[in-house]
Amino acid sequence: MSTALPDHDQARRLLWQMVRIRRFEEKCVEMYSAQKIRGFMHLYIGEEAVATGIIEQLRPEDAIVATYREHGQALVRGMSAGSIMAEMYGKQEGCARGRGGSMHLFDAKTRFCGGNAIVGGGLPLAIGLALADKMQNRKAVTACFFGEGAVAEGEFHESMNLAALWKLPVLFVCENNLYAMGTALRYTESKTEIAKKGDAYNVANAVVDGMDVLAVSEAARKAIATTREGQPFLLECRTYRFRAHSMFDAELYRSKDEVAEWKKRDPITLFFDAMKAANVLSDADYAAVEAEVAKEVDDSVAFAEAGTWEPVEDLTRFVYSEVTPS
Ligand SMILES: Cc1ncc(C[n+]2csc(CCOP(=O)(O)OP(=O)(O)O)c2C)c(N)n1
Repeated sequence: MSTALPDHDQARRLLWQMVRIRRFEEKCVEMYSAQKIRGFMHLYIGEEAVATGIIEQLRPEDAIVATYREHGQALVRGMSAGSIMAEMYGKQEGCARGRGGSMHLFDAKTRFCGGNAIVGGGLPLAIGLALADKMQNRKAVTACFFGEGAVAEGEFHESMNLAALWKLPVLFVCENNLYAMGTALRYTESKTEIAKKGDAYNVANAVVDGMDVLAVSEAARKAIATTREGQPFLLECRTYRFRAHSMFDAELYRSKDEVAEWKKRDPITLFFDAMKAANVLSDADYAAVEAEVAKEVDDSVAFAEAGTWEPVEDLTRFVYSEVTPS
């Protein structure tokens, strides 16, 4: 923990956000095993400090574009746990009426402009959102989350180039968790320092320890200040996912020792221990946060269970938009 200490309320909030992501996803695994949730599901466990540190620095008018590993970003952004859980159940009360599932959370109200199943697919969308904001004189930035695997896609390079050329307020957040599914970064990139790739496009950049929520917050604060001035920024967060890539992954590409080594820097424990040592948070705070989160997660399951299935007559509804653009 290198940066200035937060006050009690702010520290509690950061802890709460990270614990929410962790416990919500643990419940998702349980519901997946019970076959209540089906299809693809990618967990964010281990990476909580990134979404928390960055999104807590955004304003309500800012937009977010994410990947298929987006439960954490959606929760921190303020989407209700119930609407996310119901979405994964495939119920109408879900944020996308149960038609998107885990990889396609969406919420116009909070400008959470989607999880995206296509690696790199969110990057051009972020460019479009930021361009629209700029052309319509809205003072908003777009935060675009993507994994290091997306850096090998053409969309990454095209998006960085256009963002710099058009001076777009995009915060590019690369969540570098070392493995794109089963392929280690060193096998896919000739230059593994991802932040430095910004230099090739005149995009300001920085690297941050993605397990340290305060370091991420501080880096995000500075990076967002640049984007508010109308310049893009590439922030590489070095992080690690503790679970498998998705629900189907034998994890043959990494050793148990490596995972255990990273778990010693669990972002939640790391943060809480430092806050306790500094007398900012206490064990009682931790217990209260856990109790609040447990209730929120249980309520989200009850909400999803009580939800309704789409009637079969609605099968072809929403193939075409029902809204006419004004
Ligand atoms: C264009 C495209 N190619 C391949 C895939 C299959 N795929 C799904 S996830 C993934 C790995 C991506 O890794 P990374 O971007 O590092 O994100 P992480 O899963 O590590 O968060 C791949 C190759 C895909 N969804 N889209």
